[in-house]
Amino acid sequence: MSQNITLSLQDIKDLSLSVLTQNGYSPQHAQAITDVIYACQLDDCHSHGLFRLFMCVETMRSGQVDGHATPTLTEPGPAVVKADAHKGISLLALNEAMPKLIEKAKTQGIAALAVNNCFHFSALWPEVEMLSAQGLAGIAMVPSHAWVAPAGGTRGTLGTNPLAFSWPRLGKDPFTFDFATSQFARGEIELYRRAGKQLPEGVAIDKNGNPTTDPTAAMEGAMLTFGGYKGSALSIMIELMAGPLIDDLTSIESMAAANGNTGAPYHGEIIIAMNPEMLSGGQVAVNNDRAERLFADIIDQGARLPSQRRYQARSQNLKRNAVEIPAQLYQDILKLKD
Ligand code: NDP
Ligand code: PYC
Repeated sequence: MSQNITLSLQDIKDLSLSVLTQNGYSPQHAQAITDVIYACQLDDCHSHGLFRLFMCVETMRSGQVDGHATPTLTEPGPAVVKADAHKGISLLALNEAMPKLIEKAKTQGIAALAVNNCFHFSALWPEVEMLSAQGLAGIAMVPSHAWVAPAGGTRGTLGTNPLAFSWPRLGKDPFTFDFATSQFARGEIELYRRAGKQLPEGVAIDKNGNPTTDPTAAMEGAMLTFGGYKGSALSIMIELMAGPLIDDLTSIESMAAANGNTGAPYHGEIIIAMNPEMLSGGQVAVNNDRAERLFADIIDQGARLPSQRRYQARSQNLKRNAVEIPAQLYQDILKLKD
């Protein structure tokens, strides 16, 4: 069997939709999930592309997620919208709340969306880019499960806790970053394990607290935060802002709620939207130029902006109307339909 196979862009959507609907997700949930899986696979974001179908199916087969949940929205204040996912995957609730968040940020200058009671498996960049596509800056945060040791610690307390930010650029793709506050996303470690590769040093410790480069030992032990105590502090902030601030679970609580089940973590999410038009006093164009000078200085010295690789992958994959994924991954995904 060759190492990689080629899938057309339509194949990605068809495969995802059929796996999800055959595993108990309603057409609405399957579509919301597929949109994000497709976006990630198109941009060669492998850890949260088609690979995440395993997590979606596992969460369903263990009886945790409601594949037919209908989200409900409330507006507790002029700048706040809350979406209750009612134990569904987060994405349908997010899609339904997004127009309200955008409207509130446009009229109030800044607004927040709290998604509650959701199972969450996905990358955050597609969510903050829904905001930058509307001329807004956005930040998104979620906890996960307590797999990550705080700086100086020896056991999992924090989640992999991704942080995503997107900044709209006039006439250009937005400036976006999206990364776990652990050295590696857990999905990335799982991909190393599937590929039989060793991790770099500094990513994890084993269950006895010793440094390890073995992905299985890392997943049984504890992952490490990026940037030592600085990443650790950011991760704690995410626990607080996407947990107690919005009346939802921390990573410790989410792991306890899973009761030994694997699959997507159950918790909340916070998304903050900011309106440059209002915050800059109507000076968007001049301030866009100032932001562009900052980006230009970064690129000028040979550094790259986050998302540059993603945009290049997208452009190449759109041109050839296809992506490549490991043949074994494809075979294993097909088995999810059995
Ligand atoms: P990475 O460590 O690969 O970092 C990704 C970000 O850093 C991207 O924005 C990437 O841009 C940028 N980047 C990478 N290398 C460079 C560089 N040399 N110069 C400038 N920018 C760079 O990602 P993670 O493994 O930490 O996270 C991957 C995904 O996992 C994220 O999408 C995250 O949301 C998701 N995740 C989801 C969780 C959940 O609970 N739902 C939990 C944890 C992670 P580019 O894409 O262009 O390379
Ligand atoms: O990759 O860390 C991760 C992750 C956790 C939940 C979904 N993805």
